[in-house]
Amino acid sequence: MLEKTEKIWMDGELVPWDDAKVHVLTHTMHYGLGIFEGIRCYETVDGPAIFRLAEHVDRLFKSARIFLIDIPYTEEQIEEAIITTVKVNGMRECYIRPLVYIGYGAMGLYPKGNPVRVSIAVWPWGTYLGDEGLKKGIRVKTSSFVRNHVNSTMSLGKVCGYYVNSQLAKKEAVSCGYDEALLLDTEGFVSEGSGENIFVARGGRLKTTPLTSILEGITRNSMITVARDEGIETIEDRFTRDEVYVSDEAFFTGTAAEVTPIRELDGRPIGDGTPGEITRRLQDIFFSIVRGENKRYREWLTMV
Ligand code: PPE
Repeated sequence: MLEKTEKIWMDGELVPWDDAKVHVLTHTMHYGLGIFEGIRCYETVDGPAIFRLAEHVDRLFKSARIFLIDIPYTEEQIEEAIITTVKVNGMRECYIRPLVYIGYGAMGLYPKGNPVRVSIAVWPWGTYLGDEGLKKGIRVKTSSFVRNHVNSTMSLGKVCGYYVNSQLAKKEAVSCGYDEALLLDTEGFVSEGSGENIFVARGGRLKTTPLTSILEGITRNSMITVARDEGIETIEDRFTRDEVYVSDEAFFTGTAAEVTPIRELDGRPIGDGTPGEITRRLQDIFFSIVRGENKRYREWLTMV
């Protein structure tokens, strides 16, 4: 169950959690066109800090651009509102969920004049794929559901409706006893997890999927940067599910999932079936960064 916090920011006002309600004819509820972000705030030695806030807000506005939504605030105002929401709720660590949605007004697929509404909620959210998963790696199943085609919903925007596809994949994986799904693109190449980007490691080099069918993950970008600084090259190129089977290592990245090792895909252990050396190294660096212990990437943190 979701753990309540005190206030939710709604269209410029801080509303008590239980009063943060909308009408059932809210346009986005029916047609799925809303955009959102997932951001984490971590406890550091100097207090709570939001990881890559500017990049997340920038992506929110890029999603809006792709889907022709006019957010009635500036990026600076949204950043401020996020910081305020974390602060008023007294959060040391939390997940942050800004949502831009089409409000009540007209129904039908062309909601001319409906208000564009914005909410920002925060709540405590532990490990996404389990503490065990983070330590020992998770078991993943290739989904029978194909990732949304780039020309049907596109992939660079973080859109509510996009996650119907993710939920089908996730439900299938869980019902088959796996922790997470890996979706292939419409051409059969590896795309991403239901809510994560994927990396594989072979012969000391990393490979991750290109931007043709995935969300441009901010954790993905962070790990490519850290790997480069560690002298590990990342190739952005398409690969197949059997390349994952024969890789030395594989891991997922995402705000919710953080850096989660993959220990098995479709019943095939990856490497020796335990988190590999590069995965563990990048995961350690990731946590040292978000906890404010790693000064090199200090500019990625916004103090609350
Ligand atoms: N791909 C997808 C489809 C995705 O949803 C996410 C984030 C990523 C990649 C990784 O992106 P980034 O967070 O910028 O590294 N998924 C968000 C939603 C998860 C949820 O269950 O809700 C998240 O991790 O916040």
